[in-house]
Amino acid sequence: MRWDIFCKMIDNHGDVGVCWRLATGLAGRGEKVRLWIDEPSALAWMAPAGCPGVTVVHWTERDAARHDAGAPTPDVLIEAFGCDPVPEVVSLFARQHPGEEARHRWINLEYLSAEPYVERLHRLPSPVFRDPGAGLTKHFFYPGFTTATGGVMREPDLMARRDRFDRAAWLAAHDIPWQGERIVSLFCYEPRALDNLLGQLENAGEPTRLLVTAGRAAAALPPGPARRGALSISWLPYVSQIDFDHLLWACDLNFVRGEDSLVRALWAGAPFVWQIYPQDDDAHHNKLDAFLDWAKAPRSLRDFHHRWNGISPSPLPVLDRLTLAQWASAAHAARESLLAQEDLLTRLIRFVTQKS
Ligand code: TRH
Repeated sequence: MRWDIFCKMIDNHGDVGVCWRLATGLAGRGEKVRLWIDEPSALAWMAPAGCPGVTVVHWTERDAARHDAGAPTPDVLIEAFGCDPVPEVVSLFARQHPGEEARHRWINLEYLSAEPYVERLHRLPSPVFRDPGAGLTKHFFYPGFTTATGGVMREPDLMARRDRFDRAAWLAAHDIPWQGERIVSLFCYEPRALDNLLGQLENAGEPTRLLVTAGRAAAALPPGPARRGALSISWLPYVSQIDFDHLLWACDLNFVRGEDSLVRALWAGAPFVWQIYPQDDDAHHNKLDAFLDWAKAPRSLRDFHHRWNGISPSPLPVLDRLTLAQWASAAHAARESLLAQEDLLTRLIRFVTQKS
């Protein structure tokens, strides 16, 4: 089938990251994909090698949507996070498939959440009243953590690749000096508790190497030497999405944020802390708690998340071995529960190809 995926970058890297993963995942299953994107610059580091089967189209390349210019008709339209697709593609889609919506789906791919409404809204139809898609029906597709949702993305060979991963070789290839100390990744916005974390690691009884990702996390770090007491810091350049997984696999504890890196931290299987994307009305508090409930987070992990996300003012719980061992058990159990379920693309393809 031909899939046209539409992505608008709001901010950060999540919109592009999720859509690129979706596009490459579909291409890996033999599907033909065009990824429409209004701000593709992040792909230069996220996916420098591109991907066979995926064509990236800039949102302004309207010729790529014109039938008379030889544009292919999509079988499936995916609008990521409610962005309105290019109208020319919608008309192409509408003209080509009148009355065949059951097989030629228009999907609104939503944000990932563990909140209960996701199970209610997943797969619901949404009639289109405005031209050029008037008369068609979109369907909501909600990623989630249960079998009654759209699930999360997982490449078929992901766990095998993770098992084969050689941490020491990866660290050496990235010129990261390592003498067996605990390794922690940092991918975050500007958490107020960052100073608290750095102070804790600096004064900890065991050494830690902090791998700071490029962008907002690096900018949030207060200036200072790379060696601060028990804490050593390495600053990373932007790495490809494939290498971002390797980073998470190399670490004993991962700080992640947004949406896509949370899922990747779950697959990495090490303990992790999530900085949720903040919303103006604090709606993210409920979303965070729903996730912590689903993940059966032990008390210290829950408290750490509340402090890291600015919900509680109390100091961060101490990252000692016992605490991290508890977090590791929770992370393993969460991963097992996801591994027992079908991945998002399997569910999406079935939804798109089923007749009713
Ligand atoms: O960048 P984010 O904070 O994105 C957010 C969320 O998606 C949020 O839900 C959304 O509303 C907002 O954007 C607009 O975090 P996220 O989702 O983890 O996306 C980051 C992507 O960047 C992920 O695919 C991993 C990738 N990445 C790399 O590939 N290499 C890197 O070096 C880094 C730092 C990130």
